[in-house]
Amino acid sequence: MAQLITALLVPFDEQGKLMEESLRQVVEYNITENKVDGLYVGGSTGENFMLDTTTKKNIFKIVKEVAEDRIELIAQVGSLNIYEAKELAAYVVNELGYQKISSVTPFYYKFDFEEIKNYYFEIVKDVEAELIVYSIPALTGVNFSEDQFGELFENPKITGVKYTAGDFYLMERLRSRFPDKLMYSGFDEMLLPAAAVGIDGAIGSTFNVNAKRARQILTAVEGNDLATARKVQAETNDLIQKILANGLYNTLKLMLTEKGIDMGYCHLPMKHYTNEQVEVAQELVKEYM
Ligand code: NGF
Repeated sequence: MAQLITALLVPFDEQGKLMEESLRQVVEYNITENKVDGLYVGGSTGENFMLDTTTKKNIFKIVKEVAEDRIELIAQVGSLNIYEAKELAAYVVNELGYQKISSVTPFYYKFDFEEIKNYYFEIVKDVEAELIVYSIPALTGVNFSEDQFGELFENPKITGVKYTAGDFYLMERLRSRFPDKLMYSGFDEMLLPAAAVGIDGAIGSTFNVNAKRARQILTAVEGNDLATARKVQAETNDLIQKILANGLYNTLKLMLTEKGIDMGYCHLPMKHYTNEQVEVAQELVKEYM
């Protein structure tokens, strides 16, 4: 069965400070209520790229303290500052015991493929852990070809990809050519087609509030029950469409707040929510959770 892995939301107060107790609660909620197989910590959903190194380390530490070894943890350590990425990798692996790390492709500057390959090989060089390449071309502008994925996968420590893209032809080519590498899908609204290609897992932000339907989709596809998979994906996409229209991370946080976990605010420069957003989130909880 493909793994269901929540891309973890991180609660911040109005001043942008980490809300530690709420973080503990949202980790526990994902384990005991959502019953997910793992957490992806420090990704886009965790608003990671706006945080300082100390806060990133604190988040990795708290998540591990709460989750212990009950579920799989993947630490996203990627950073435009490669030395920070290496420091975070060493910290999570050597001091906290994470077994998998992940790293976004370096962004902003137009790095060529050799530079990106060096970045990944450098990050894994000194740590005993598997690394999952985080490919999200819509946000980074970095598109790998099939052969370029192949070059990255030649490093035995690079064991898979978190594929957040809608190119299912490339996804299928990678799946067929690298059957021993892990393929995690990243777009929750395309979970059904990704599951049909044959993923090892799905990593998504909306699993914080919609894990049960996501699990039903994976189970239905694996049981060749396409009618159920389509029905549940359609319900899921009705929800995701409304979440996106209301502001993705604000709405996910507000929905969990409505469920009793105070998730605070998004980190500036992301907007703080409005009263209208709160009302929509409350309605979504009533209708879908
Ligand atoms: O939030 C984004 C940005 N993508 C996530 C997920 O791929 C990111 C996806 O779940 C992630 O895993 C992480 O790094 O935190 C979407 O939020 C969802 O499909 C709604 O579009 O694109």
